Amino acid sequence: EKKIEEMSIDPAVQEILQLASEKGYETVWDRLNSQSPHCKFGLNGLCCKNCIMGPCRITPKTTTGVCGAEADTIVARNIVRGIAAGVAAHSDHGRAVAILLKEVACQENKDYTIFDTEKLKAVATKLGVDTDRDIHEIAKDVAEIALKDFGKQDDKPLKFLASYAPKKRLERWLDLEKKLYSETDKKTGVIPRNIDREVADSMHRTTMGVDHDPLSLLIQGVRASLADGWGGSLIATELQDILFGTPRIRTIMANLGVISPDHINIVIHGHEPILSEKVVEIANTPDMQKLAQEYGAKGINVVGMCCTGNEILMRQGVPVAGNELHQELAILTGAVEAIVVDVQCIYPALGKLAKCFHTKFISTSDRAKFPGSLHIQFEEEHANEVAKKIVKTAIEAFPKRDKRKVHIPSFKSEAVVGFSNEQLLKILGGSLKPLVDAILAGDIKGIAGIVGCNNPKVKHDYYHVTLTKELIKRDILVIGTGCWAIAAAKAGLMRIETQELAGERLRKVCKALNIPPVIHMGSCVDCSRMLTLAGAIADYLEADISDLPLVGSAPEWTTEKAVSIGTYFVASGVPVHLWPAPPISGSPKVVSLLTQEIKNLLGGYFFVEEDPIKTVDIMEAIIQEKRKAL
Ligand code: NFS
Repeated sequence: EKKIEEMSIDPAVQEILQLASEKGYETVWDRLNSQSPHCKFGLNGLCCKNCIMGPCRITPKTTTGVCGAEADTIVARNIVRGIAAGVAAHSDHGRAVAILLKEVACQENKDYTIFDTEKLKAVATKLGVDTDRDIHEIAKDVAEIALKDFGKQDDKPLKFLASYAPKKRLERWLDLEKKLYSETDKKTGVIPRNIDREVADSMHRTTMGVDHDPLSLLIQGVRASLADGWGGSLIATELQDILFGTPRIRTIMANLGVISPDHINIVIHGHEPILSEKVVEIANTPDMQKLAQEYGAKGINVVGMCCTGNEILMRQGVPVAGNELHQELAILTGAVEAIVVDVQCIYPALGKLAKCFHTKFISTSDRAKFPGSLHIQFEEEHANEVAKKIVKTAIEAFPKRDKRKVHIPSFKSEAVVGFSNEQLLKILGGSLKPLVDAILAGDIKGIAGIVGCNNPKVKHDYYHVTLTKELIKRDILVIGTGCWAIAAAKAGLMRIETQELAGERLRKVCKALNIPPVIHMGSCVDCSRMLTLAGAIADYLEADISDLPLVGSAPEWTTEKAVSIGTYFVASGVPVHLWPAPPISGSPKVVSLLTQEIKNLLGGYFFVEEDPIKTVDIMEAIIQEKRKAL
């Protein structure tokens, strides 16, 4: 059993874990303990349960499954299925936004509006949509193009990918398709045709008795991941900006200390701002605030968690209570009236835990129901009404709060957030030139994008924070999203003062621009912002993304979505670090494909390293090598 200091570096987390252990509340760390040691077949990717002749596991004695599938096939199939699941999650999110935009454009939904017409026109222009028309007509066309990318049946590239990906990268994908075609005499596609189809194709070819060639399987994984990064996630980001506003720079507070002892606390957890934006809006209406006061509270305090937290902190400045591993801890403060969730990264354990407190665990999505939750179905067409019901439910729970159980850690940190590409460009005076010049001059040695989750197998936030500090020290600008961004915010790394932790040359650049050296770019679907930024720099230099001094990392990754993100960065030309190791070690062939051979095919590749300082050494070496060639 781990000591509390080994579980997390966050003092707020340590404080609540201490309380949990004294009072006997179970958390994710306890369940990890009960599950350890984990099954080696699963860890190495060597377990196949894709048909019922199995499940089969590969050992030195039994080297194939019942059907004859070897380790290479099984490992490749398993990883492609993981990618497909990640793509599905991000892209279903994107689809929901596209459908809503269309309904708003057709004025079938009056609870939402087209908020950012400037962004709408910018997106429309990129897609080749005529902007000299009524806003609603433009929005309808943009939404329809997005929806077609989910449903069209021709073999042409996704329209969003074709419109957003940088020129040289598109050429590289096309060349690779040609090369694979001639070498293997099969049609092996790299460029996604239809977001849903790439998920379906991945599921089809990994079912029993279809594709057994590890390269062919992994290339489909690449194609599916590109349908996420330059498809579903990109659509989510761009259309959310249109509906809710493109993020602007602002200062927010992060960590459990944002929970208020005197207010009704609503934690919004999950992913889709379609829900969280509404809850924020409705909770802040005078009616609701007044009702809260009638119930004896000072008012309503909405705070975010995980990626939906990132969405509302980027656009509305809502404080964030924590990242993935905080979700149970927020309830344990005893001061949360409601934890409201939609989809993804939500532990089903919340149901049981909430029952120990007065906390209402409110599920809202028809595709995400939980034992022990109170389900209030969210409906976009009645968003205001449903959000009111949710907020009222939280208010009504307040009198049942047990003051003796309240324990809110005081820790919270300030963070400067809201760096959309539009904001970055504005800071740079309207052109990428100052950024590119700083890169060419070596004042910014390179850029590292850090993404993804927390994982109780890794000391919470330790990797995120150590990696970030070491990178900026070496003049490498750090940008990122997701639970990494919340970790960095909590650790105080997104304050202007963090300039002092940066190397001399990076510090000078950040001082001139008045930005921290650690840049919050949003939620996980906003990894698309990093892709388009990389693409813009590449186009500016008439280079390919793989020529640029860029590296990526998912150092505490958990979800299948993170596998998709890592893969689309690799497929877009960026070397990507992973820790923990992905479940592929059972096939030396798959390992060498993903860590070496893929480099010649796509420019990017994966590497695995447990030590954060060694990781930065590797990243710096990659960056130096790319700089020489620049
Ligand atoms: Ni992305 Fe990781 Fe979840 Fe967000 Fe956090 S766990 S893959 S970072 S909240 S999606």
